[in-house]
Amino acid sequence: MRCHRLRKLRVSYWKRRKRALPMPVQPLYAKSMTDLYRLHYAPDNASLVIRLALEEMGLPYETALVDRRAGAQHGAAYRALNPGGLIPVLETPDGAIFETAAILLWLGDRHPDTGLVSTVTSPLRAAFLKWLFFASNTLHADLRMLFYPRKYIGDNLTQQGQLQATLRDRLQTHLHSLETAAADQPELFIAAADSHDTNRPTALTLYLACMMRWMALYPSNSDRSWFRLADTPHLARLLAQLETRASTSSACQAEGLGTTPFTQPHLAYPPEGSAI
Ligand SMILES: N[C@@H](CCC(=O)N[C@@H](CS)C(=O)NCC(=O)O)C(=O)O
Repeated sequence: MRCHRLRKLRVSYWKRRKRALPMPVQPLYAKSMTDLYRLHYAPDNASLVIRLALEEMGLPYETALVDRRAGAQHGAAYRALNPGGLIPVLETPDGAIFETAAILLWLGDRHPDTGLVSTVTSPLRAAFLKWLFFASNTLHADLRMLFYPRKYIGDNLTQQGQLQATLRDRLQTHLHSLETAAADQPELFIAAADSHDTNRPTALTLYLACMMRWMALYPSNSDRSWFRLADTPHLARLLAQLETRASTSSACQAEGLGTTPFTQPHLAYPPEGSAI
């Protein structure tokens, strides 16, 4: 009942904002209005990272499906939010944000008590930022080329295969670097901010877990034997811990990812939309 009421309020907030109607004076729940977000998502896309973060942080949000089958990410309405036509976008009271790492960083800075990112004054901040940027502009960027080789090297299948072989080597090296970081500085991956919950994942863990899930599953028609979770035991432990969290269950239920989305993933069976 409470949830239903909350959802109605969220929807009415965004409708009112669009139509420039006056906001209700008294919110019905403890969070301030500035905490309301809208996530543009497709199941098992990079938006999953943000959904996991929002769930983990306990922030109210609503979702808007980007219909990938219809190519909605290329339409004018979506490109007005993200000119690159990539998923995700998070609409916030400060405007629409795209780029997964930018959204994570913004959310973490905006809600510093959640432990999602190392705070500006933390001695961990420098290391945290370097690995978050590495995750975004090296690991994720390489992964995109592995998944969409045609976009980067054209239609020639031999060249696509060569590119993918190089990328598989690179990805293995990147995973090895991250495994070493997780062994040396586990506090970059598990936030120690709350003594009642010693397993709180940071943004790095959420981002990495999703990318490792995709390595295990995609591209579905190509060699994926190069990726073995057992090769990176510290990362594997983080992924297994993540699967025990209520936030992960909620996100996975919403996107049809099952109960072992990271350690034994299967393709998405979403209640709405499609992964690709
Ligand atoms: N650098 C972007 C990459 C996002 C990305 O690759 N999104 C994929 C889905 S996982 C996408 O939108 N693909 C649609 C396309 O390439 O047309 C980010 O971090 O947000």
